[in-house]
Formats: sequence, structure tokens, C-alpha cells
Amino acid sequence: MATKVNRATAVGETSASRLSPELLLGLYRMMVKCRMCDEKARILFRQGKYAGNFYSNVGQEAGEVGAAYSLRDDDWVAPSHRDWTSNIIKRAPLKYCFAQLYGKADSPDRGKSTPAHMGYPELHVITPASTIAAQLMIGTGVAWGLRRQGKDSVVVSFCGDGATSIGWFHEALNFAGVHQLPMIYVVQNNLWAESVPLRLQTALKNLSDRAKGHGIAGVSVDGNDILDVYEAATAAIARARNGEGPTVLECKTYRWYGHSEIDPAKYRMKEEVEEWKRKDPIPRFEKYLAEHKLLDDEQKKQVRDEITREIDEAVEFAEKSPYPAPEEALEHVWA
Ligand SMILES: Cc1ncc(C[n+]2csc(CCOP(=O)(O)OP(=O)(O)O)c2C)c(N)n1
Ligand SMILES: [Mg+2]
Repeated sequence: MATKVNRATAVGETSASRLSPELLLGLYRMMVKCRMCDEKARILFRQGKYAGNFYSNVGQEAGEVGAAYSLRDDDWVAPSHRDWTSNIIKRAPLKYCFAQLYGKADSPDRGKSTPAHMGYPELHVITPASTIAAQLMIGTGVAWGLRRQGKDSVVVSFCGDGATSIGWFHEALNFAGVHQLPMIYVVQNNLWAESVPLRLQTALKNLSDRAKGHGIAGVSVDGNDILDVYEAATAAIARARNGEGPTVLECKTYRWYGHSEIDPAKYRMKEEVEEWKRKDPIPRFEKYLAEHKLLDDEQKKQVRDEITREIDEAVEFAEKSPYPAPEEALEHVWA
């Protein structure tokens, strides 16, 4: 498949100082876009505009964008329940992303999956499996297929800290290690798996150490620092593309809201949430960009205004799109 968008120029870079202003502003814009889309999705859910549930990624944008931003169109993403925005990062048209939330006929799977479980086949985003860590197995299988076909595409999979305790996570890593597959396992360690805190999940301090048991590379980064994530991810992607095998990339981060929109998250201390909100990846990157004379208040406003317009159009499209006919529910299903 032809690469439609040339955005892979920075792959292989190892120093943030060598990243072009265009790339830095692109990363910034994408983080803001993910944040704004996610917040909009939460509001729409609370307004009863769509059914099911929504798993907000707010707070985790640096890991999400840093890991997937520079992927080529022919690279794959295996997202989890919290990674609806990985479709946006892969440049799926926003109108289809919102149509997916609404379960409308214009959604990529014609309303068959739960709202946040979005995939976008044209850009190789795999529809998430509801079963935690299962999509890592699917992503790993795709990576094996790519290797067998002699392609140099890679697969980035996303999962949470909780997923790393599940057998499938380890089976996937083991298989990827044996076959040196082009896989990047991005672990968004947000310290909680529903109401289970990390300290009751594992005795490990760094979840990238899970890689050691499978003989593959592992790296832990500040998941709220977009440049830290981007640098580690592009290095891992370059290694994977080169046939040098898989990497576990742990991003230490935090989800601002409950596990889903129906979870008030009363199990967390207010102080912990406030502490992590102070580490918000977006103002942090704005400060970096301002210090490097790449961003001022007017540009910030312009970015937000443009994204607001884009979101409004996408929501309008989703609301106008019809629901699929009831009998369609029986099409494209395997029994
Ligand atoms: C095998 C399995 N067990 C339990 C669940 C219910 N469940 C959905 S998300 C989740 C927590 C996952 O936590 P984590 O992996 O840390 O990801 P996060 O939600 O924090 O992003 C659980 C227990 C499930 N979907 N699948
Ligand atoms: Mg978690």
C-alpha cells in the first residue's frame, strides 16, 4: 500500500534537539487534538448521545501520541479499550471516529463494536478485543505475518499496567522474542487497573522489566514527557523495522478520570489525582515550545479554535448519520 502521508522523516532520531519545529508542533497539535476529542466524547456520553461506555485517555496523551505519531500508513496499531484516540493519531478522519462512538452506519464497523472499541482497517488500526491483553496476541500474530511476507512494517500495541499480569501478555512477548518480531508493546502504566493499585498488581518497580524474562528489549520512560516517549518509541520502531526485534516501552503516567465514565473512582486519593494533574503533559510541552520560541498564546488559541471547528463538524456528521438497519447485525459475524 502506498504511503499517503510523509511523516516518517524523523524515525531514527535519537535527540529531541534534532527534531524539526514542524515535527514538534505536530506532536503538540496531536496531543491537544486527542485531549479535546476525548473530553468531547466524555461530554457526549454524559449527555446520553451514545450508549455503551467510554474509557477516557485524558492524562495519557504523551504516551499515546509519542508512540504512534510517526508510524507509516502501512504500520499497524493494536489498541486497547483506552486507546480510541490511536485512530485519530493514525489520521483516521475524525467524522468516522465520532460516528463510531455513536454506533452509526458510517462508523468503520457499521456500529458493531462498543463505542471506544474502534479500529480503522484502511490505516491498519485493529479493532480492540474486550478481553484484556488479547489484542497483544492479535498484534503479535500480525507482526509474524508481516515478517513472513518480508515487509518492513511494524506493529505498535497498547495495553495497561494490569494487562502485564495476564498470561497472554507473556505469551505474546515470548513468541515475539523467539521470532524477533517487529513489535513495540507500549505499556501505559497509569498506576491503576480499575480499582486495583499497582502495588497489588506486581512487586516490580519498572514494568519494562517484564521484557527481561523473555529476552527482549525493555525501556521505561516518563510517560508525561512527549519527547521522552517519542525518542524511545522511534528508536524501538527503527529497531523493529530493521529486524532487530521487539521492545516493551513502559510509559509512566496517570488517567485523570475513573476507569470509565460510570466509575467515580472513589478508591483514589484526591491528592494523588491533583499531583498528577500538575504533571499534565500538555502545559509541560507548551512550556518547552515557548522556551524554544516555537509557540505563543495566539498560536495556542489558533490550534484550539481549529480543532474545535473540526470536532463540531465531526459530531454533526455522526449525529446526521443513520443507524444501521437492524438486520445488518447478522452480517459479517462468525458463528
Ligand atoms: C481478561 C479480562 N479480565 C477483566 C476484564 C475487565 N477489565 C476491563 S479493563 C480492566 C482493567 C485494565 O487495567 P489496565 O490493564 O491497567 O488498563 P487501564 O484500564 O488502566 O488502561 C479490567 C479488569 C477484561 N475486560 N478482561
Ligand atoms: Mg492501568
